[in-house]
Amino acid sequence: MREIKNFINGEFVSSGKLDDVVDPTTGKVVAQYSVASDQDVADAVSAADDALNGSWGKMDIQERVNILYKVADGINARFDEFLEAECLDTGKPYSLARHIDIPRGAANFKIFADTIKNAADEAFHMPTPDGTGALNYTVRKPKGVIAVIGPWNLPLLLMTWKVGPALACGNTVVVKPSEDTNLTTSLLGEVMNDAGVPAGVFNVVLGPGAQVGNALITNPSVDAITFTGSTETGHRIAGAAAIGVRDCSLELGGKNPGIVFADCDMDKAIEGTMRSVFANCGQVCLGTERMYVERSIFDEFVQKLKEGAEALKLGDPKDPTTNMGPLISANHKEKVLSFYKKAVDEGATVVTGGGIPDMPGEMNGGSWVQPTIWTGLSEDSTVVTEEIFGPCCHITAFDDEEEVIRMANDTPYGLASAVWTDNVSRAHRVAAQMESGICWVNSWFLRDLRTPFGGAKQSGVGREGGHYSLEFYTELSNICIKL
Ligand code: NAD
Ligand code: 6OD
Repeated sequence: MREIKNFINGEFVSSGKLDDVVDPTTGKVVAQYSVASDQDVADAVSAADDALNGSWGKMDIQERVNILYKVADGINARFDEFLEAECLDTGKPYSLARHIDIPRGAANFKIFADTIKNAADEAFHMPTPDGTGALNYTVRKPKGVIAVIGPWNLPLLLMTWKVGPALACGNTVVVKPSEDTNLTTSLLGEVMNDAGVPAGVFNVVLGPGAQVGNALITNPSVDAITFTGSTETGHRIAGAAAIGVRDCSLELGGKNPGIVFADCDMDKAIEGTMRSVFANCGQVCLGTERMYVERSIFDEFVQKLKEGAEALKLGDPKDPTTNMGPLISANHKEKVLSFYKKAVDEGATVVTGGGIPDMPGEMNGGSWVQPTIWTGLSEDSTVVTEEIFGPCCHITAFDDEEEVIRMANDTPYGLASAVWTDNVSRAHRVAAQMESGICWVNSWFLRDLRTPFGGAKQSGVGREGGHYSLEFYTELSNICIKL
């Protein structure tokens, strides 16, 4: 059986200890991966440290930019391989990964190469008592060895979103993808070698968070940690980063609200809400799990969303007509189903779904759940307060703007929100009051990569994207020259 290996110092390395790669579409083992030992993690960090002090950190920016362009081109040249690997690992439809995950995975290298190339330094002239003055200017230096820890929902996209800027800024990285999705990160090692990225600049260690992830974040030669995943793991990462006073960037969980006013364009609101609830089988950190709909259009909205959910085609990721794949794993399926049960126990009206779909043939063994909509729960019920990360939402009716803003913000999370209205004044007024890192008006998942991305409250710490990424991935020094 095929073995997915760690990538350390430019070479694929097997630890001798294997774990299964499972296709969530069927539940079948399709490959095995090599679980990194503590020594592998130490070797990867040490290779990254050596590479930092070798050619990469000192390379001329234009040369580094050229290499990162080659990495992007390398992903595009092997587009179908990345597509197949990502869809096998996650079960997501090819149609989705073809338009989002793989092109964005490649683009992240070009965009951040351009960002660092075009970044300007600040300069300040200051007066001095002797009248000659002084010149202050800033210089950006690589921060060092960066640990990149990723989740399983958009593995290539979210990993390159961090590796792209980290490398562009001259850092070296050790990446630990989620143990559920190793394929594209490991494949990227081949592209790095082909593009001429020096050995040790990009390293990959595979395995469970509690062992391999923990060995990585506690290694004292790691200079900063960038993490995307759950708030619970984020707490641990922040704790580990505190030892050694290391910087960390945390992109964490959410319980995102969507607000639909009666003055919205109903068709657009339904189309956007369908995507924000069901895309990627609901496993998008920015997705909506709490919908608030103005009472006068509540019944119509619920009916239309129900029709949309029931029209979704669950099926083979390769089939171009498939809209929704399975959840990532049997474990996650059990978690989501426990919320489906809890909703009923707490008195929800199940508008649609709530169970396991009948899937044909070998797909019957996969991690499938039905797209699900509930109404009728109180704001303090479990499925309205806790992140589920599945294809489901609860819909609550509201009567006025002030009430819905209060309900939408009544959460410890603050990642994203969406507002549907054709009233321009209301759009600005409500969006400005949303306690979230991003608020969409009449859209969802529209992303300009130069904008700040991150969460408020327990959805994260720090911002990445465009020049905000440079703030995290570089150490700024001020040079003051007496004239
Ligand atoms: P997770 O926190 O379980 O795992 C994320 C990563 O952390 C994995 O690689 C895992 O192996 C690793 N990890 C786990 N325990 C660790 C430890 N003790 N030390 C070091 N590493 C450890 O999250 P997940 O289940 O992979 O992803 C789903 C979660 O991620 C959801 O909560 C979702 O909202 C969140 N997410 C957030 C964003 C964002 O941008 N804010 C994006 C995607 C996903
Ligand atoms: O688009 C992005 O850059 C981004 N960070 C998306 C996050 C999606 C979360 O699941």
